[in-house]
Formats: sequence, structure tokens, C-alpha cells
Amino acid sequence: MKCRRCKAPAVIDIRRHNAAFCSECFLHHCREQVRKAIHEYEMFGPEDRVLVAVSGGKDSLALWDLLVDLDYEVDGLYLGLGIGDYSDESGVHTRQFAQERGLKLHEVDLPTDHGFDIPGAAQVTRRAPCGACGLSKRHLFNSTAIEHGYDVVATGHNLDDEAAVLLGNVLRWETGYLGRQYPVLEASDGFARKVKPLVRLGEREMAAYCVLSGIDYQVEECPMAEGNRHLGFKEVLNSLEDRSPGAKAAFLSGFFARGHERFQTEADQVLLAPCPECGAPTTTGGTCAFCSLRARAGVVPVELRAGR
Ligand code: Q46
Ligand code: ZN
Repeated sequence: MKCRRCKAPAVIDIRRHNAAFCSECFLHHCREQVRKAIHEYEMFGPEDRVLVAVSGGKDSLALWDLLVDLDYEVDGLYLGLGIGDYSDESGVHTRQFAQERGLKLHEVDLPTDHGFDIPGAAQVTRRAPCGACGLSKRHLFNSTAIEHGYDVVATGHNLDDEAAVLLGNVLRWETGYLGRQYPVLEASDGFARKVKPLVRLGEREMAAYCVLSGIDYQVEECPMAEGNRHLGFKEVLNSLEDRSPGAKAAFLSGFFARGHERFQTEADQVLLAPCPECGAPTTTGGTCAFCSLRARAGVVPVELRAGR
């Protein structure tokens, strides 16, 4: 197997591109895919200040590394979720990455700064932890970006993540979510622009990127991911991809090109008002979902939580 670009011995093959690459050309390929995504979807320009949401996992650290390589002005934000050793180790990987490269990292810690953690929030809501977790992340990524004057929040969602979300949205015909599922969500009153520059790169490519560029990342999966229905959708898509390489990318990019805009009208009709507690725009007409969660989850004594 030879590298498509330089003909040296290849270290990785990517079936959907019908190509193999040596280490150096693979890193170049990843940068090119991110560069193309940024331009194709007009995510941001050199004048924009970008805040990348980093979890300590492969995708977000690779994204930060790639954006720095591409010369964008980009700082990191780490959100401590209070998920035991998993969160402690994720924080260590993130801080180490930032320190080694002299990059600026903001940190928000749910237990210290907001008085609750994700296991406690899951308990009071009686729902899968990912619901409370996703809600908290969306809220705090945005509020931190607004507070510090960033134009854009970039997240490490990759092709596999987005294809799995799309499959879930299609299976239930979630028209509102389909109208908002796109690599760019424009800024509006109280909301920074949200972008996903890894939409052209798969999970396996991101792991390879980290290994080949010496990025030490959190390899453990989140212990609360069990029951996350997207894991099942990923398995289904992987078996399709095995039989027909490129199916996943065609599903996702075809939706962005030809499906997404058909759902937009409905998504645009949402009315927003500021949350009386934190000022964030919300659809509830009262306290925003994050402040409600904080009020409920913050009062559960630690010793009463399940699993303690
Ligand atoms: S961190 Fe949070 Fe994920 Fe863990 S609780 Fe679910 S959403 S799985 S990316
Ligand atoms: Zn609020």
C-alpha cells in the first residue's frame, strides 16, 4: 500500500476516498478536509475569534490542533462535568495539551461554579445523563463565548457523530431538529455562531490524527454514555459503511446539500425571550432550561445520589 500523494509506504487507508496515506500526507489530508469544511460552509475567517469546546477526547483536541495549524485565532474552553475519575483525567489531558503548546484555556466547572454535577442532574431529571449534559454544554459554551467576546464556538463533532444524529432525527422525523442540523448555526441575539469543522472527517481518522501527531488524549469512553441511542445508530451506519464505503458521507453531505433547507421554515419560527435568571435567550417564556436544571440538581445532597 503506497501513499496516494507521495508514493511512500502508507500507514492508513481511507476506503471512502479509495486512498492510503503516509503519516505526513495523512496529517495534510486532515488539514485539507478542515480547510474545505470551513470554506464550503463559510464557518469563519481569519478576523474571527474562535472558542473551541474541548473535552480532552480525540476529536476536540485534534480540532484545536488543526485550527492552530491553520493559523486561526483560537482559544479553548474545558467544561468540568463532575463525572468522577473520567472528568478528572479529561481535565488533565486538556490542560496538558494547552500548556505544552502555550494556548489559552478557559475552564468552567459544573460542581464548583454551578453547584451540581451530571450524575446528580441525571438523578433529579430521571432521564439519561446525556440530556442534562448536552443541555449544560450548549448553555455554557454559548454563555462563555458571549461573556469573553468570541465570535464563534467550534465543537469537535465529526462525520460519524453527525451522521448518527441525522439518522436519529430522520427515524423520528424530528423536523425542528432537521432544520437546525447543519455545520453552521448563524449567530443571533444572545447566541454566538456555532460551527463543526470536523464534518468531513470520521472517528477513525481523528484517532489516527492524534496518534500520528503525538496528542495524548482521554481514551476512556464516558461512563455515562451507556443508553445513549446514538451509539446504536453509529453501529448501524458502520455496518452499512462496511458494505458500501462512502455511504455515511453521502448520507450526511447529501442532507446538507439537498435536504436541510426543506426543514428550515419550521425551525426559524421559534420565539425567544431572555431568561430572568441568567439573561440567556430561551423559548420557555420563563427561566431557561439550564437555570431550571441548576435549581433542581443543585439541591440534591451528594449522599442521596444513586451509586454513592
Ligand atoms: S459526556 Fe455527557 Fe457525553 Fe458523557 S454524559 Fe453523555 S453527553 S456521554 S459526549
Ligand atoms: Zn437562565
